Amino acid sequence: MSTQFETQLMAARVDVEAALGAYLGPVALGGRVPARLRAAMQHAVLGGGKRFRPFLVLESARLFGASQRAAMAVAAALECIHCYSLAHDDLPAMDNDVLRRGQPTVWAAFDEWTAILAGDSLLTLAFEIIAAPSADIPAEVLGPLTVALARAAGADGMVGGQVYDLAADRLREPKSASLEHVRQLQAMKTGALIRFACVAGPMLARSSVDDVARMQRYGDALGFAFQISDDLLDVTGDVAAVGKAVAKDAVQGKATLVSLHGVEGARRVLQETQASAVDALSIYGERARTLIDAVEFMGSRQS
Ligand code: GRG
Repeated sequence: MSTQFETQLMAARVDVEAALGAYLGPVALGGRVPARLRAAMQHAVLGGGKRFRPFLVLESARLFGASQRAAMAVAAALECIHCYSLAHDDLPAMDNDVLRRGQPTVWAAFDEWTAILAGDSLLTLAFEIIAAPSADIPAEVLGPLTVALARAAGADGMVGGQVYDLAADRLREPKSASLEHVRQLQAMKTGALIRFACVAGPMLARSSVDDVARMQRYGDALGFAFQISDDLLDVTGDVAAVGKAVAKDAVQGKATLVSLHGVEGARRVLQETQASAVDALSIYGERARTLIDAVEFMGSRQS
């Protein structure tokens, strides 16, 4: 049986998928886009997924009274970036996975060059989506928001985190398995997009710097909780429910909270992190109920 939170997540997912379907349709993409490229982009984006990051954008926008039209554009753009990162992460040169969201990964369904170029196109599409007049993002917000998104996705964020993650293995660097290292890597690789999703709402609503700082604190803790729950799923989840390969971290010798502290230790850190995420929202009371429930979901999610 679904919790109320899962029902809300599902409802947002329907709206987000409708928006993504439109952005990836032949009319919006442009008539000259090669059919193969369009099909690969659609495969990367439209084939499932929780849409958790878009959900956070929509909910953070709701909390601060931002336009839902602008928030939907940001939500769709962020999901395009997330899906590009998954398509590239699954490539043989990176994680070499053939299953994602219960389906063949983009390179397995098409081939490597198509998956690389579909990912590239999704990254640029994201910025086209937010800069388009139809996104309705106030002019004075568009610049700072674009910088924040680019930074979260780039070398100081997700891409940099991915490099830290791969470098130890590929460059045969000594594994630095301190908690500090794992936290920094994860804050960049997974946390940066989640943090962006949480600050997008107050940024779109032109809320105070205090609101942005509180949502940053919430986003950082939520992102860390998300990653710990992902590491726990790698150990305790099953392929059918998770929709991707599991039990890979230990085989690859990845430093995670689980490898550092064991399953019980990781669960303890998860609970502490959840508490600090909820604490960041305390000033908003019940108005932040959905975002509080999102924190609790980190302890129960199966995919
Ligand atoms: C290739 C530049 C580049 C970056 C890759 C996102 C990422 C960085 C790697 C994915 C590997 C991974 C398992 C990361 C852990 C957390 C994570 C991002 C899980 C997937 O996100 P979900 O659970 O997936 O939100 P869905 O399918 O629901 O969208």
